[in-house]
Amino acid sequence: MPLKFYYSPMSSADVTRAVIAELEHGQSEPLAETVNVKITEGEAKTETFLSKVNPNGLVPVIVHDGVTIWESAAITIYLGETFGVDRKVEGVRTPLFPEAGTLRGEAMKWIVWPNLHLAAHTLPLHDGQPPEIKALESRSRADITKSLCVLNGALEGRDYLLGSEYTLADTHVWSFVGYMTMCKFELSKTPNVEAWFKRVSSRPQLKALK
Ligand SMILES: N[C@@H](CCC(=O)N[C@@H](CS)C(=O)NCC(=O)O)C(=O)O
Repeated sequence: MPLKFYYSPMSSADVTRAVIAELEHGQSEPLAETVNVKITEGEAKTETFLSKVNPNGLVPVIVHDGVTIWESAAITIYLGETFGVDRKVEGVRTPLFPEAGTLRGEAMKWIVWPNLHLAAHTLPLHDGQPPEIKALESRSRADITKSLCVLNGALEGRDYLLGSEYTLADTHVWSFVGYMTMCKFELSKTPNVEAWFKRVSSRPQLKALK
């Protein structure tokens, strides 16, 4: 298998899991060997993990050709460029990532966006935070709501983020928006996001992940 994938369920690594599922769909061989990391038991903070896998003590991580790549946005872009452009299903070209050029620039923009504008604001939403962090919750909710409105505007008149074709930019943003729904954000207030989220969620390869 070309890749090793360090994964923990219900974590930021779910986005990479979804991206790999999309790339593997319709292929005869799996793309990745998954290594389960029990983050709740501190396995991402052991000396071996920090020195050999990710010095930040976080998942997701992939290893390809002996090179370690962390940060989910970088991983999605890398996997898209490497495996998503010339992809074929039953001999028919079925790309999931644009060729180099402006459309790829747009894909990268959307892949970086949720890490900075959605995930970065979720810390105060987590249960069990100390009061000084929890106090920031309403500001975080307002920031995320504003960002969901940005996404809603971008999806006006289009089925997917880059236009009529589904790409890994959709997979990446979809995973983060799914997490927002778990944090009790109601997509009905952003109808384009709601329709797009349903469209993407209905893909069999993503449904199978639940
Ligand atoms: N910016 C990173 C965030 C990754 C991250 O926060 N991972 C968390 C799970 S959501 C983790 O691995 N935590 C390990 C731990 O808590 O020990 C990315 O997008 O890859």
